[in-house]
Order: sequence, then C-alpha cells, then structure tokens
Amino acid sequence: MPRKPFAGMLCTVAVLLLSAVLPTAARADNPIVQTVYTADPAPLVYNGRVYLYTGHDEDNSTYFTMKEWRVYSSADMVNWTDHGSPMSLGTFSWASANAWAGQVVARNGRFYWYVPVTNRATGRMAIGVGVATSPTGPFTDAIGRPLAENGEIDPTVFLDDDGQAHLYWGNPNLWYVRLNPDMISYSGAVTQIPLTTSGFGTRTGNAGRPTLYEEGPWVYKRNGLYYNVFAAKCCSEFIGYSTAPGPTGPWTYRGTVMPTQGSSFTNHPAVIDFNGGSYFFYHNGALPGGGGYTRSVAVERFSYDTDGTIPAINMTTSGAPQVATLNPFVRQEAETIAWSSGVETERSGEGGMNVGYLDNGDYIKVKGVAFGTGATSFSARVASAAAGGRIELRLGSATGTLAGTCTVPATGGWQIWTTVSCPVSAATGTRDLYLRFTGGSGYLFNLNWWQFAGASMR
Ligand code: FUB
Repeated sequence: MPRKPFAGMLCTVAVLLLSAVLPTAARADNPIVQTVYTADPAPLVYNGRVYLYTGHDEDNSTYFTMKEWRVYSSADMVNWTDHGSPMSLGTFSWASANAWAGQVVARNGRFYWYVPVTNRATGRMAIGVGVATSPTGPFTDAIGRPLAENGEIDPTVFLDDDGQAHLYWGNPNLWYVRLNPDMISYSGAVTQIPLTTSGFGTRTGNAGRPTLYEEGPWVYKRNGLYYNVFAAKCCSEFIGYSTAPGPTGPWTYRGTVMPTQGSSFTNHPAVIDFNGGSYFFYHNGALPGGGGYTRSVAVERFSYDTDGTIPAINMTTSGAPQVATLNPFVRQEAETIAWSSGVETERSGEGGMNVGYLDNGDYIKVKGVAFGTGATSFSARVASAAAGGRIELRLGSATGTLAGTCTVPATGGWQIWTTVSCPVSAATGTRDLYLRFTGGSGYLFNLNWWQFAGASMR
C-alpha cells in the first residue's frame, strides 16, 4: 500500500501552512475535492443530484499532464461523494494524451461525455465522445474515433428545449456543430462563430486574438436567453460572458463573471441551476502545492439580476451554502466528504470507493448531519492489513465534543472488511461531524461506509 505523495503533502503542508495562514481553512468547503487535484468542472443536474465531472491534474505536474477524468456527486452542494474515474485516455484507443476539459449531457437514458484529447494518428487535438447508462459510468468510446477534429479543444454541449443539441468548442477560435438526436453524429458543417469585439469584448496587445475569448465555452439557456460563459484573455485568464437570442448568436459581450484570481493562470467556467439556486463552478490553485498545473475545482452560489445579468463573483474558501441536511441514519459512503485532511480514496473491493491511507490524526468532515433527537450507536465498515486504530466521532471540529469512539481491529487485509459498532452520546440536532482517525504510526485502516442508529430517526 505505497503512499501517494499527494496525501502526505496535504497532511503535512495543509496542517502547517493552512492553519497558520488561513485560520478558517479547516472549516472551508472550497475547493470541493481535497484528495486529488481537479480541474475543468462540468456539473450535470440529474435526478436530484449534481454530478460534477472534472479533469485530474497529476501531482507535481509541470504541464497539463492529464490522463483521466473523475466524477463526484452531491445532493446538498457541500458533501460530495467520490465516484472515482469512470473514463480515461485508455477509453479512447485512438487517443494518446491530454484528457482535458469536457462536458456531460443526459439524453434518452444515456450520458454523453464530450472531451478533447490528442489523436495519436494526427497529433492534433480532437473531440471524443464517451457514453454510459449511468451518470457515474463506466463510460465507453461511443464511436471508436473522433467525433470532430480541427486541433481545438474544450467542448461544451447544449440540448435545447426543441431537442436540437449543439456542440461548441475552440481555442483560439470558436466552433459549433448541430448534433443529431443520437448525440454521436452531426448534420451540417462544422461552423465558425465570428469572434467580433461586440460579441466577445476587446483584447489589447495580442494582434492574433483581438477579442477576449480564449477557451472553455459553457453554453446554456435561461429565460429564453442564451449564455456563453468562457475563459477570457490569457494569461492569467478571467471569466467573461456573452448572450444571444439564439444558440448560434449573434452574441453580445456582457462583461466579467469572475475576475482573475486564485493562483492558477487558467480558469474554467460552468453554470447550473439546482434546487432553486444558481451556481458557478471554476478552478484555482488553492490546495497546498496548487498552481497552474495543480488545480482544484470550487463553487459559489450566485443570483442573476432581474434582467439576466450575471453579477461579478469572487472566489471564496467557504463555498456554496448547504441546501439539505445529511441523514446519518442511512448508510453513508465514507467518500462523502465536505472537507478532509490526509485522506485518499480508492476503488473498494466491495464496490464503489473507500477511503484509505489514513494516518493518525487524519479526518473527514461531513457537514450538516441531522441527528435529530439523538444517535445512540455508530457502525462502520472497516478493513486493516495493519493494527487498525480508532474512529473518533467529533462534533463541530476535529477536536470538538467526542460523541463516541469505535475501535477498528486488524482484519488481515486492506480489502478484508468487517463491521464495527460503538455507543454514541451527545449527538443531537444538526451538527458538522468529524470522523477523526487515530492509532499508531503508519497506515491505520480503510473505511468503506458508516451509519448511525438512534432511538428516533430525526
Ligand atoms: O485542463 C487543460 C486545459 O486547461 C483545458 O482544456 C482548458 O480549458 C484549461 O483549463
């Protein structure tokens, strides 16, 4: 069970730096994922959850060295479940590198994931399309070849009310094509959207790129108005947007969504409505070791002005507010996390993911846990090839009130699972729960899921 460098870095650097520089960081919920670096967010609202598709920046990367994509989901915008990596460069036999920014759309009971990758045969960036019957995959190559190829990147897909889908992409240009209802072929020509200064703003000092448009378009419709939110200017990028009366324009530049901020020279936008709120996803370099090639996805809630204008949005460490509490009396995956320290995730032999590589003092925060009139016991699915350890159930902070302690035994393997239980007291109302892992030196145990029981269930 070799230690991955990222978690060790988070464990030591985060504790030393974040606690010293940002006293509130331990309670922050941005960036959304702390276990790996993530980039290029693409959320999808489906069946009461937000599925967040991301790229994955490799640890210590010095370029956009990206080999796979990852999926997370949430019902409350704060606690995110890690579904692992259901699509990678290996999904596309014709792709050689650069698992960059894509987007997923649902149609006809299938999920289509449009991504830019390098075509091994031509050496150019091309658009591939993965398909799955579940939002968490696994995804397979839908057509076994590029859907489109012109050396440009960053596909966004928009399915209109009338059933017509458009695929847009491009850097340095901006292109679209009309997708057929099968979502894996298109009709008509690949068409260039004129990058005019009235449509996309004026850039100075770069004769080759007279408008602000750089890359990363995100096209959607709200109240009959079409929006194209994009990464603007370079480098560093900010996020700007344009609107249009139809899916192909004419576009009018509307201004800044997010100023240049956040220790990454790229940024990448995505916008959704969920559960009555509007949300803006982006990335920055906010995690320890973070930067332009080690990015992290984050989210803010915002409100449109009455005329549809998007206000300027700033990056925060607090993130979006929680929109629903979490029920501790049903089984919760250990990889459902609002914030974590020192923790990693991996594929579990029991299906899904588990958390692992846990050292003494590592913890997981689960936010807004609704204990109601009280929990009386706690159960957890655990495995340990080492000596095991303890799960401390703490409320409010990683050093907060101790509501219970579960002892984890050695089980003889990191994927040899057993269920342990322990009594719980003082867990009432809605609290932030911290699962704090303690024990000796080295890795302690793995955790697959947990669940509380109580006299009355909320
Ligand atoms: O992540 C690789 C590339 O960086 C994306 O395709 C661009 O949008 C930029 O974020």
